Amino acid sequence: MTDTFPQRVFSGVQPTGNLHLGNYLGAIVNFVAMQKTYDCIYCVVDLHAITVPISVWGGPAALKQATREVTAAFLAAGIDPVKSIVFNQSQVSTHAELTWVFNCVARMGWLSRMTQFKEKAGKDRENASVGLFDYPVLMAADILAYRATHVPVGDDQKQHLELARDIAIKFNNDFGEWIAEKGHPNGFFPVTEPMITGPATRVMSLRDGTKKMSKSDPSDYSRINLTDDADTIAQKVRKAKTDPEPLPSETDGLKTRPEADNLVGIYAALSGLSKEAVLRDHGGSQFSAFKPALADLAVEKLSPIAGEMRRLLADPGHIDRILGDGANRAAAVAGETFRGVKDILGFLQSR
Ligand code: AQP
Repeated sequence: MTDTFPQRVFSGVQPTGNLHLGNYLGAIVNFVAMQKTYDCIYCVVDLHAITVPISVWGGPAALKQATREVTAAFLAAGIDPVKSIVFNQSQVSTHAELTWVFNCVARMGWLSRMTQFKEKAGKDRENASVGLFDYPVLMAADILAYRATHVPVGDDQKQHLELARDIAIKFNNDFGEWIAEKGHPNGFFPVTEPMITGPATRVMSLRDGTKKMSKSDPSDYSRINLTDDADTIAQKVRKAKTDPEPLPSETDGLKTRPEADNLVGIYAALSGLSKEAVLRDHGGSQFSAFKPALADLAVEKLSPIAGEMRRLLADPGHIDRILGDGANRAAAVAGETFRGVKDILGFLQSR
């Protein structure tokens, strides 16, 4: 048997509430587009959600609701759960099992360099969960359980994807002799390609153009949530931080103006135009004119998604059935990978 690594996409979103425009433009829009070309597997990563304190993920009722909400967002945005696999991570045990194996491959030094851990653990690192430190290893297991070749993510996940590549390379090298014996001449795991592309790979906070828009920002005014109604969107855009200058006519003029750059970027991504084209139309405008245009556009693009999410969430049983079916299909693929890993490592297993 030889491995050619058929092209396969995997990506995930955490069910930690407040799914926002950054998640949509940085990730979900690309998930939808990739279904045309690839076999895709999209996961609601609930095991990742519990790496932060319970006060952040909100406890069991909030986790269930957020898991269904992310699933509803996937479906409302256009992910087809028949063509693609849609499931929640905790229903497929291979994610946790493969994480253990990768814990024994990844090095402490690699994980110690992860900036997301440093940011999320903050000053109280001694009190951070081991799970938060191990988050990128679980992410590597998510991807490699499906031997995924392509992973669409926002720019903030770049370092974690590099770690997943390092783990795949080290596993292939450490066990190279036995991997070859088992008939995998190209290594057992593919070295996954990050796909940091699409309309907006890093959407910034509406309150601070130097910080990324984030689910966990304490200020709800920092982000546009996918479930916000039209009035809330308009109010958040109106209150978005800006500077007193009119918009420039060329993108060079945005370089030292992070808030203006962010709003123009969001407008461009939502309208499918380049920033240059947005500035051709709006260069010279005051924010008092540009913000209402941006709010109208955001409402036009996001309201149908919010409406469809509400419709789907009214029938949680339907969402749970989709996740259950997805989990069965995902488990079949991941289980086969893990049997291969056990075989390579020498774990005895009944046939
Ligand atoms: N601001 C962003 N701009 C573009 N893409 C973004 N993503 C997140 N924020 C932005 C992308 O969304 C996908 C799912 O993210 P996640 O659920 O794994 O959470 P995260 O990356 O940790 O970011 P969040 O949503 O802001 O959560 P918190 O507040 O917990 O950090 C990923 O592909 C991510 O790149």
